[in-house]
Amino acid sequence: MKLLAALGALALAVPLALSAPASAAVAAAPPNISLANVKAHLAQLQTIATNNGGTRAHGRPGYLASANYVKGQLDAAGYTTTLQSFTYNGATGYNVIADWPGGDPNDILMTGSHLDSVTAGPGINDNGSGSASILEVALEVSRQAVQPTKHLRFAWWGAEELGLRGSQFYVNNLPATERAKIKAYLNFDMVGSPNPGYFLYDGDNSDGVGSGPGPAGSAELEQTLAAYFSSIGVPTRGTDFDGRSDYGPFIAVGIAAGGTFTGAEGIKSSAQAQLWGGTAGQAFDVCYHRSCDTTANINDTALDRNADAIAYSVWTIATAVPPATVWSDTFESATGWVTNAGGTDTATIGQWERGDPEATTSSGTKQLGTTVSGTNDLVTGRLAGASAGANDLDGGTTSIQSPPITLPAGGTLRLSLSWYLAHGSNASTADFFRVKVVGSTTSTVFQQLGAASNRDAAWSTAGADVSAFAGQSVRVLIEAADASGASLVEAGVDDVKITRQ
Ligand code: PHI
Ligand code: ZN
Repeated sequence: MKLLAALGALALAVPLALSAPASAAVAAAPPNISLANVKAHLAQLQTIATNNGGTRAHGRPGYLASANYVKGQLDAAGYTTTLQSFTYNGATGYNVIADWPGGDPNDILMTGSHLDSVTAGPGINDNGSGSASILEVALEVSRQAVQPTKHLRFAWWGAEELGLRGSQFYVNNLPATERAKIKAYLNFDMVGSPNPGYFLYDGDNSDGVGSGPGPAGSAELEQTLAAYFSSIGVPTRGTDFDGRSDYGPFIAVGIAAGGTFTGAEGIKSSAQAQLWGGTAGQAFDVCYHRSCDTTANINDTALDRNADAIAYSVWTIATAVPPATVWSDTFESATGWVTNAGGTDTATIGQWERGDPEATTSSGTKQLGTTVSGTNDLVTGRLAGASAGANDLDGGTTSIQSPPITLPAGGTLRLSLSWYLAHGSNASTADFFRVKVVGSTTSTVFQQLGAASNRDAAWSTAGADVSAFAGQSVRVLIEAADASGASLVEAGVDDVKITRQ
């Protein structure tokens, strides 16, 4: 009904600007990973160690047995697997690489954990925990027959404990073209520490500690993991990209990375014990690199939460669907925008209009003669006139309101637009450019205030989450004002768009 009403408001000759798909595809819901299944993999790794001299270290039979266990599970689940061998320290090491068929081959999400232990022990927390967690996530991908938009690749690295040898070998031997296809790498090394912390690799370097930020995209990976922990009410802290795990070779070649960590030999502070519980003054993992790193050296809650965080990230990142356009306007033709719809505008000249803008300059560009797309935009006083001050905005506020837009009921809705505000040094903070959404309530989603300084016209983009208006018929209301005292003020808008994720 609302859509028909909205269409009725449009002249039939104009291109169809309104299209709200009845059901836009959204990301598949992330699963809850079975803690029992993760622990069953850990029990298998423990048995392998026990049967092979108590270790799963590089060059020892317990390592190859671990690799064969993981590979066997993945083969049975329909993965395309490779046992990649390399030589280090006179011994053969192995990486298990598993590709889930399908997804965009040029957009790969890779998830990895090192599978080797130190020689001293069975390495159940370090790093059976990461290995078992990503294995169970990979098996769940298979059980659910996930058809991700991205291609999924999982890796279990050899000889990490000897200096990231397996992951370094993999990255070194990847042709540049193949390397460029890996858009993100998630690393999980020690995710079930007995006295756990909840650390996320500090991809955005918000902590300002140690190494700088990770490659572009790392901040978003950190945010995705953070969103999961926030959803279960568990606070997280950053941990520096210090290069001590297998993300190192990936970030070194510019691949975005992220991951979680529950702590190793570091001591839990009293502040951390207050945040997460556990024992202050004791290591996160007292059995780090020791023979006691057995199945008894696991905190089930930490392991469970991290396995679920991995699944959340893999599902969220790899099954994300490109946003669908709900509505857009490039201003090339009339679609029913109305100036001064509220009847309260006070501007005396330079009101909003749609058209082919003429450039003006006064101490730099004040009105852009170029648009973001096509030849037309929305602009305050389209014509240049004899001087920049001839057709600029004067006398108060001008507003222009879109036709009604029917927003779909679900999903994440995002409004984006290209805009500029330009003013002379005679402007003030009373002047503004403002974007509102008017539905059952009105909300200002973007604003730029003026200032008593020169500001040149230049296209920027702005965006806002307008999901709060889902299911409503809304209008976009754009305002600009030369409000207190006459000054040179100009504004422009192009390519207004609402997308649904
Ligand atoms: N992750 C192990 C081994 C290691 C140490 C790997 C240093 C790389 C580097 I550089 C550890 O931190 O002890
Ligand atoms: Zn480790």
